[in-house]
Amino acid sequence: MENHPGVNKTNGQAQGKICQFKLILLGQSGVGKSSSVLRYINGQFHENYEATLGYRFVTHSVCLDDTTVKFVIWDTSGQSRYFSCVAEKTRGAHAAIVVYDITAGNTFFRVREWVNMLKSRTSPNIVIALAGNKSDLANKRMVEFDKAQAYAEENGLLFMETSAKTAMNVNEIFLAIAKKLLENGSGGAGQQTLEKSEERGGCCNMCKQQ
Ligand SMILES: Nc1nc2c(ncn2[C@@H]2O[C@H](COP(=O)(O)OP(=O)(O)OP(=O)(O)O)[C@@H](O)[C@H]2O)c(=O)[nH]1
Ligand SMILES: [Mg+2]
Repeated sequence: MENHPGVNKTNGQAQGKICQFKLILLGQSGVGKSSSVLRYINGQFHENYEATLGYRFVTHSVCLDDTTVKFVIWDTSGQSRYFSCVAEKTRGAHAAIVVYDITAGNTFFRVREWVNMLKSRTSPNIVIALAGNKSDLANKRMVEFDKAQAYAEENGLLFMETSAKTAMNVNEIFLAIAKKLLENGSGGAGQQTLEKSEERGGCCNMCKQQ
């Protein structure tokens, strides 16, 4: 793990105040959502990662000074057949990472759809980050950094190019979200509880927790 001043990863043990946040990853299939979560949680990368069916969630905590930020991370499928189910899962999200692949222009084009959906379905205070993943493949770049950055600025999004493969900016984007959530004064001990249907693992038959 890279070192950040005042930041420690934790195995979930409380340190001072605990804030729990629901964070959802959205984006087209194959952009690297699950790979980014695997990199963040386990520090691993798989060249051939299986497509996510529906969604899955994991928890991970990070300590910022005396506050433990506990993320409940929802990793969703980018396949269009799950769109309505995934849209339903944005309910109650405090934060989101909308991921595109810098080597595939269509994945950036779809970002607007996800961002608009988040803005229409979630609290106006939601923290949204835009991640241009696969930055290790810059020689195949189809989406210019400046274009994505301009879109992010216009829409009030955090923005970073990331690589789940090399780990570039993966910890950093989660950390930036945690800091923004705390700056906004969102969250509090035990504030977010999983909804009962979510704990059971599905909102419909298609969308089972893996
Ligand atoms: N070179 C490179 N490959 C990546 C990176 N991130 C993911 N991949 C590869 O891209 C493929 C798709 O990654 P996933 O993490 O499964 O993509 P996803 O967004 O979760 O896809 P769905 O679950 O279908 O929505 C896998 O073969 C990964 O190895 C990256 O940063 N760089
Ligand atoms: Mg996936």
